[in-house]
Order: sequence, then structure tokens, then C-alpha cells
Amino acid sequence: MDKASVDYTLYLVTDSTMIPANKTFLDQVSQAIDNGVTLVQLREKSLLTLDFINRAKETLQLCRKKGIPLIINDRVDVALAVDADGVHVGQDDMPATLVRKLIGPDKILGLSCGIPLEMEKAIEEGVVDYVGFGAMFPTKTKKDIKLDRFGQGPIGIRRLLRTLEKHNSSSERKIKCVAIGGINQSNAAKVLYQLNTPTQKVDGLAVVSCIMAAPDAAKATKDLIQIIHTPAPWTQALTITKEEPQSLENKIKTVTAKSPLVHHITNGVVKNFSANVTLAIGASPIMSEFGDEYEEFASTIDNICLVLNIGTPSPEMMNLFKHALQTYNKYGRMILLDPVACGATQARLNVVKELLNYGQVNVIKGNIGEISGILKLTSTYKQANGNEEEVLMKGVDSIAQLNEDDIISTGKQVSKDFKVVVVISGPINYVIHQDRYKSIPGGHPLMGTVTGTGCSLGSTIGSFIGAQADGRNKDKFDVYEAVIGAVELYNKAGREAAEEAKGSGTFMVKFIDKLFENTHNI
Ligand code: 3NM
Ligand code: MG
Repeated sequence: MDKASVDYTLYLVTDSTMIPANKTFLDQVSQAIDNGVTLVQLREKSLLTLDFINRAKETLQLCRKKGIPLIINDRVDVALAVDADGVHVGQDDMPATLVRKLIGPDKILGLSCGIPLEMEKAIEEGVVDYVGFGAMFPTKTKKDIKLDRFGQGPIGIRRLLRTLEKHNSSSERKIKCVAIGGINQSNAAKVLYQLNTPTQKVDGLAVVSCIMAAPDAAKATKDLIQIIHTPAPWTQALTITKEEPQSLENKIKTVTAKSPLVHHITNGVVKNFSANVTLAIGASPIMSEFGDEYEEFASTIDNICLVLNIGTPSPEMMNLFKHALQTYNKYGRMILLDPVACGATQARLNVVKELLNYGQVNVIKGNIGEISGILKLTSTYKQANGNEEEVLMKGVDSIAQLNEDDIISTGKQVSKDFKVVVVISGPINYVIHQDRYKSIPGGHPLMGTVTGTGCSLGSTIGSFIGAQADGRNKDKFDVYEAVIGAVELYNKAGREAAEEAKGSGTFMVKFIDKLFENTHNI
């Protein structure tokens, strides 16, 4: 078997303790193999050696018929005895280097890695063909997962992926990877979308209970394969098509013509101001915290954007945020996240982590402290000695020293990690998408004297992207370009208002006027 051509797309890991009452182990495995799994791992923790051998032989026959590899968990002796295609070990099993010695160079060797240090060690040793990243989500299947790697979500797994990417981009000897732990039909699409970047992707998904415990293993497998190969509605809507940049004037005209609904879930301090800014530019604000109506908004309104502002988080608000994310994702609608003050406290950063693990947003808007905070989620990890290691960049504390290059590279990394357009507000504003960026002159210092001017930039961006997002999956558009339009308009109005203002009070009024003028008198 040619190791380089192994297809890791859908990896079945067995467990005979969870087979439904009216099925057998072989029923489940053969249905999975017949319906699309691309490799199988025999993972049996309580079988006697003879039973293990017999089961391995039976499973190997099924795999051979379909031409897919069989990997044996832990038991090097069994793998060699039945001439299986490889061995998978965990961190507490026989060390990978020793396994390699025993199985020789041609067999497949897989290793479970839960933290970046383990990934680094695997790279250094250079003996494994693939790694299993976990646990992606909470799982009942594996009972002994250490706390620091339990249910890490896409954000936790991305740290491992980035470590692997560094290796794979510079080495001839590429290591493949699969994600494992709690993966099922409801989250598979999100895992693939969120973890696949232009430069590194997960090669496949590994599942146990989702197939082994399924009442209909054939259907479970088919459904997974379909999910893997057909982008979900929200991933299509998130596809960004590069287009010829439109003029600011045309972007503004789209907003006033479409009058998008900008659904804010925001903090009490800025509700009134944000609603007025939204109205001034010709869009339509709704400040709803009534979850029951979100489905109706998202399913029926084509020009819509959710502006999710975490300003006043609480357990109740978290539930509402998640419900909104899920509903807007379900219909492929635009979402802007305003991670208010997430650079300031770990608690707020945890809120953002939970939300970004849960749903996919289109735009993240924040100041450099907030955007740096988000970068910390994917770039730092605890060393074995408990120290936080700063892998990629300076932490929030050293933001004062960030020069323009640092700011832009921070934004680029967050954009790539989270598949979003990033807006960094400040004296100069930056709109960043992957490797593209545009710096836009800021407004005026008076903007800092009126509460809500930061949050209402979110309302303005929401209006612009909601206006362009013309119906589910119909028109793809360049979110980056729409966001640039919003940021340009907002700051232009700020500068013009400052010229006529006497202080913060008149500034506020003039600012609303200038937003109105710039959108209605063109
Ligand atoms: N390894 P399910 S999680 C075997 O994190 C295994 O390394 C994990 O089972 C890891 O798909 C896991 O039923 C169990 O959640 C995955
Ligand atoms: Mg093991």
C-alpha cells in the first residue's frame, strides 16, 4: 500500500461497546465501509488477544475488499500478526519511535496529539505519518482525556494545526492530520470550514460513536460524506468573491436602496445611538433580544445583518448570542462580531472564544487591544511548566509598542485564523482580509468623547454588508469591499462633523447629520 495516497477524509474508529442492540460489530463496520469511510482503525479496549486477532482479520477482509487501510490501535503485535496497514498510538502508549522500529518504514503510523508541545515532539521525531487532533468537542467515548485537551473546539485545535503548518510548509515529509472527538453530522461542516485555511487543512474527520452507535450506520456514513463534500448554506454565503471595487458612492446607494435590517444584540449604553446611526444612513435597525423571532428574521429577510456586540455579557446573554449565531448561520446570513473589551479581561476573552467556537461570523471589528486579544486565543498555549508561551506576537500588555506592521500582521493572522474580515479601529483604521489590507484615515478625536461611536461603526458596517448580501446564496460579494465603504463613510462623517462642532454634544448631533447628508444627498 502506498502510504502517500491514503485518503483520510472519513476515518472510522471502532468501539464494539456501543453497538445498537439489534446490530453486530461487523454490521456497523461493513455498512460504514460500503458507504464511504476511507480508512478504519480497530480500537478495542477490552477484547482478549484472541478475540482481537479474529476481529482484526475479519475487519481486514472488509477493508481489503474496498481497498482501504486498516489501522490497529495500540496493539503493535496484533497489527504485525495480521499484517494490518498501520498502528495508532496515544501519548501514554508505546512511544512512536519504538513503534516505528517494530513496524518498519512502510506501515502507517498515527499518533494522538492534544497540545502543541506534543505536535512539536512528533515533528521532531519524524516517524509518524498522521496525527489525530483532539478532543475537538466534548465526547463520552474516550473517558481518560486530560482536562487541558477536552473539547478544545476549532480554536484550540487551530494551535496544533498551526504548529503542523510550520512543519508541512518547509518539509518534504508532510504529516497528515485528522480531527477527532465529538464530531457528528451537526458540527462536521463547521469543523472543516473553520479549520481549513488556504495553507493548511485537516485531511479528515475521525468518528467513533457517530457511526458505531448509529441505529443506521449506512445512513450516518452517507450523511457525513455528503456533509464533507457539499458546502453548508452558510459556508457558501461566506464565500468571498473578489470583484472590481465599487465607488463609495455606489456602495452607499446600495445601502439606501436596500435599507437592510440591522439586527443588533448590543449593550444598553449604546442602543439609542447605534439605532440612530443606522437610521441616519438609510438602514433599518432593530435592537431585539427576543430570541423567538430570530428564526423569522433570518429565514425571511434577504438584506439582513446581525451585529453581535458582547458589551454586557451574562449567562443569559450568552445563550441568546449562541441562539442568534446558530440561527443566522443556518440561513447563511451576515454576522458582525464586536468583541468589546475582550483584550481587557480573560473572562471576556472566554466569551469570545466560546462564541467563535460555536458559530462562524463574517466580520470582527475591534480596536487593536481587542484584536490582539483574539489572536492570543490561537497563538499562545501553556507550556508543560505552566508558563504561558507567546508564540506569535506580543501580548495585550505590549500593545502600546505595536507599530503599523505589527497591527497589520495581527489583523492578517486573525483574518486567516477565523475566516473573517477584520476591522481594526483607531487613529488609522485597517480593514484586513487574509493578505489584503487597506488603511483608512480615522475620524476625529471628538469621536472618543461620545459613547457609542465605536459600537456604531459596527452598525454602519452591518448596514453595508447587509445591503450587499442580497438573499441567501444568490449573490456572493466581496465583504472586504463593503466593509471598506462603511469605514470610509463613517470616518469621513466624523471629520466633517468635527469641523462644525463646538464640543462633544454638538459633535454628536453633527455626526448624525453628516452621516445623513453623505448618504441621502448623493
Ligand atoms: N481520541 P466520538 S477523542 C478515540 O482526543 C478518541 O484523542 C480522542 O469518539 C482524542 O467520535 C476520541 O464518539 C473519541 O466522540 C472520539
Ligand atoms: Mg492508545
